[in-house]
Amino acid sequence: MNKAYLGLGSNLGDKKRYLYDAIQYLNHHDQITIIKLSSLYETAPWGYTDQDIFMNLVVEVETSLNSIELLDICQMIENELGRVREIKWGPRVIDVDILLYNEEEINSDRLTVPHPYMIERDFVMIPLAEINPQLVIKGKTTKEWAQVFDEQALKIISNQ
Ligand code: A4P
Ligand code: MG
Repeated sequence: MNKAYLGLGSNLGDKKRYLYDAIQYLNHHDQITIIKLSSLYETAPWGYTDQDIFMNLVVEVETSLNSIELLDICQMIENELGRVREIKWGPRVIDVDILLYNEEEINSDRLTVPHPYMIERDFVMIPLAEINPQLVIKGKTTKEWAQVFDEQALKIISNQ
């Protein structure tokens, strides 16, 4: 079995609903088991800042899918939920990224793991540290990475 961490984000429409629906897709996939869900966070837009606030969370899964097959499922979920790609880092109903896949380093055309921007992003590192503070990424634990951010800036809106 493989262990992966997925980062989910939404900043258009009924954000909570899109995140919930994405989790349902993962939950119903027979080769994916959800192990842990972080709290849901309300976060300021990163990158392209002239857009609505995001809701983000991180999911720990076990899966018999390889990393590309898992990416296919993430993209299938984005397509099913009606995501249209327009602006890079711009508004989206749902974004499902692979943050970590086992302890693998992957650099292919379709996939870069660990996710290249994860350690710069409070909306990734704070929820990830919440569900697993002891993961080691580039020589530091998730807890240590998360400490550089202001946790108060990320409003937790639910722990369900
Ligand atoms: N790809 C490569 N590596 C990965 C990976 N680890 N996981 C490729 C998922 N996909 C990966 O992504 C473009 C291509 O990246 C895919 O075809 C896949 O083969 P995309 O999702 O189509 O494009 P994008 O999301 O617009 O760009 P990008 O660079 O993936 O953006 P991010 O990194 O997803 O960032 N602010 C807040 N507060 N919260 C957010 O969730 N999200 C973004 C988007 C920007 N600002 C945000 C948030
Ligand atoms: Mg993405």
